[in-house]
Amino acid sequence: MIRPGVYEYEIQAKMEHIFRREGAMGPAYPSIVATGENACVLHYIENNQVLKDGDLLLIDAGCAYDYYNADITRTWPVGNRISSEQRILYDLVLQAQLAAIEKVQPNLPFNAFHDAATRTIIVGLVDLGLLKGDVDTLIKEKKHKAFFMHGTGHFLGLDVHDAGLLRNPDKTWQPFAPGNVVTVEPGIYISPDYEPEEGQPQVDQRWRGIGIRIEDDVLVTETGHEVLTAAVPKVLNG
Ligand SMILES: [Mn+2]
Repeated sequence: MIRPGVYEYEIQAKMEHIFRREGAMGPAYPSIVATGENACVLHYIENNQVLKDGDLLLIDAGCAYDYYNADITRTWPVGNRISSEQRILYDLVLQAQLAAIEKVQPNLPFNAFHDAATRTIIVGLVDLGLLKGDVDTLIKEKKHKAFFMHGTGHFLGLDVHDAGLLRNPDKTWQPFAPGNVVTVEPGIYISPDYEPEEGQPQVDQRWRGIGIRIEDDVLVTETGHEVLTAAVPKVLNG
């Protein structure tokens, strides 16, 4: 269905129809179907715009099944072309997501996967000239937040943002434990109205209005992790 001329709500309706048809209770949360610059709005749920050739489409949706929730995001090209800027940012988000998934391991502290995603994104944005400065300083000052302004993931289960202790009373991070399920969902969003902070570079028009997120649901096992949503493709062809 992802082609020019289709409305966001048509895709939402088809997806939610399939949720019910396959035995789910319905959406786990309001489905986000965001084309073009709507993808830069984190909780966009209007879903009333038409898909245009050359845009990206971001879908963040999941069903509730037997009271347990899924939470998946994929970003697809609309039509047959993808700009080099879209592809470069897509590949950077994917690289950050894969680096973060590697850090979902029993006994690694809960912040390790976010740190992995953040570092990958900052290194990539510096290479592209979208951020400027020493990588470690940029990480310390959380400069990724200009383009990646949310956490890398959350516990998932009976609630979409499930309960769980992240930090000990002494502020050290809790380690992952077998049986935990977390989302891993880094993103890059370059708002059409992006204004660089003092000392940071201006961003060319060709980068603006691109929003990309890739999200999987990951189970911590005794020996590592299992990506529960691995059947949903996330590597761009060609
Ligand atoms: Mn999520």
